[in-house]
Amino acid sequence: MSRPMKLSPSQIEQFRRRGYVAVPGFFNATETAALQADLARLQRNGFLRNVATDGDGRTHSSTRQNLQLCPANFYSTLIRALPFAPQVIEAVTRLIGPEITLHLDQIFLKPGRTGVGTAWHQDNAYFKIPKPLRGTAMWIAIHDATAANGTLRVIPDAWETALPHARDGNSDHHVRCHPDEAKAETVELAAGGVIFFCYGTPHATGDNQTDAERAGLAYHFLCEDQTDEAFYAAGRIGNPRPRLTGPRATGGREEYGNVIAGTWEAEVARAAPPAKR
Ligand SMILES: O=C(O)CCC(=O)C(=O)O
Repeated sequence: MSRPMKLSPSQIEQFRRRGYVAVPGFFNATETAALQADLARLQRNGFLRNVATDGDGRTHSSTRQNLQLCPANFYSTLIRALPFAPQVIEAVTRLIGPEITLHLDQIFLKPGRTGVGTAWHQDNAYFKIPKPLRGTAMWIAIHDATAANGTLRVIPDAWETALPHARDGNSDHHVRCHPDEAKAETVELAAGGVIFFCYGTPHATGDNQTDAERAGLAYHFLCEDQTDEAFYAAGRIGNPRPRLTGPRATGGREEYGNVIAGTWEAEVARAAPPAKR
């Protein structure tokens, strides 16, 4: 089921030059159905939290929702297994390798009509790695992501310049910047497609103006050469940062106490609804 996903030389070249690349169909129909079913389970259990605020960065909104779960892998063995899937390791290694580490995972869900976007920002405003092209987000469209439901927008060719950021009053913890939106590209993706964008690329999502919910599952990866002991030590508090490749990688055993590598296919088979198996 899990086939190696080879990014083409021109896709890799686009990522390195423009700071992002969209890859439609990265996950197949069964994998996508498994992710959708597991997200529905997380929602049923009330694990996602509304981070939208009413302009002051503190008062949670009762009318607008930006639902987030970060990190999500403690609540989902499927989400924990995904970064160890062969096609993910292959693609991320080609973009930012040679050795890669998982930095973070999180879900952003925008309910129909009331769902609001995440404001413009560069991930490196949070992460502050020395070379922003050597860290990448992998944003997975869990549902079809369209302009109408607030899919991801990016500013191409902008990753080299660090923009000033300040707290976003419409979120209880996010920061935001103000890039030239005239240069923005709107990336529409069918469910199962992904967009890789480096830590320097300004990006945002929009409000969901449709009746159906839309979610993105975002992982962040970086090249081992952008890490140090302090980075791994910070991860020990609540968010382990598994080495995915390289001489110190253990398939997750060292960080999670259990070998996670090799479990993706079984996790998908377990989580996918019967019709998709
Ligand atoms: O999906 C969203 O609303 C925001 C995603 C994002 O900012 C990220 O993955 O870094």
